[in-house]
Parts: sequence; C-alpha cells; structure tokens
Amino acid sequence: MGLEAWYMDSSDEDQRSPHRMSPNQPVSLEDMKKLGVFHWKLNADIYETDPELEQIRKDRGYSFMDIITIHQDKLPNYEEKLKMFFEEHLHLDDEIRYILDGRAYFDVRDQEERWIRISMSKGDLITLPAGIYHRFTLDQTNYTKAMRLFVGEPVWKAYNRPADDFDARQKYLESLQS
Ligand code: KMT
Ligand code: NI
Repeated sequence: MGLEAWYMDSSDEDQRSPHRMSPNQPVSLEDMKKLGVFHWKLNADIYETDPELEQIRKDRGYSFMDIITIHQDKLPNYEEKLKMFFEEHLHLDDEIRYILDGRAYFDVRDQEERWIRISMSKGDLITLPAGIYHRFTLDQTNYTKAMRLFVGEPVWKAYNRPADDFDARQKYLESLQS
C-alpha cells in the first residue's frame, strides 16, 4: 500500500486539518520520486529487529538513529518546536523519518512551488532530499512517534526560507532538471 499525498488548498486555517482541494487532487508516488522524495512501507511493530529496516540502513548508510515522541506531555517545548517544524525550511542533508506510531503530515513544495501534503502513518518511512523546501505538522490526533535517521553525526539545523544560496539548494534545483 502506498501512502497518500495531495495538493493543498490555500486556506490559512488550522494547520492540522487535511487541507485537501475539492475535488481532491492526488499526488502519486511517481510524482514524488521526481521531486526526490522516496517512501518505504515497513512493519513498525518490529522496528527493533526488522531486517528490512536493517537493510535500508545498511544500503543507504543511515548509521544514526533516535526516536522522537511528539506529544504535549512528552516533548519539551512542544508548542515552540511545532511552530518551528511548520516554518518552511530546508536542510543541507536528507531528512529521513520513520513513523513508528500515530500520524503526521510532511508538506513539500513541488517544481511549481505548490504545496503537496504527504500523509504519514505507522510504518511509513520517507526521505526528503537535501535542499527541498518543506515543513512538518501533527494532524488532528496530535501525536506521533518517529525514528530520525541520519548518515553519520546528525545535523538538525533548519534554514528557513529564503535559503536559496546554499549549494544544497542549487544542487537540488539542478536535480529537478534531469
Ligand atoms: C523537520 O526538520 O522538519 C523535522 O524534524 C520534523 C519533525 S521530526 C518527526
Ligand atoms: Ni525539516
């Protein structure tokens, strides 16, 4: 089963609501691949011993991992962090997230700067390429637990838009051409 993604409407209301267009404008996994966004569906019930996850980590060099629980009572500075996550930003490295429980939205910009909302739930692993503008929010269930993966020592630094002068951004834009 694939994950679901769609173009967002332009309303500024509650970031946690789905913001679908009417009629819905779905975005396929193929379209997302063209943006450099990749997805795996895994069995999150066995994440601690999952050979499939092990293989992905080995193949792609994801040596680092930690687990973040995003919930009012679990995450220090919850409100502030959620606000930061929802600011449009980029990173100089890939962002790799694996949803172990709950659900969340990752929004990414397409080639024409339109927002695509990616609905992530338990078992979805996603990679966002370095240099892509994106943001993150919980949905109306207000809870997710996610594994963060990284190649080597993690760098969580986010650069809010505009961040167009970074090599990672220019390289990403070049990668869209091919
Ligand atoms: C980011 O940089 O967008 C995030 O780390 C999102 C929150 S992690 C589930
Ligand atoms: Ni990010």
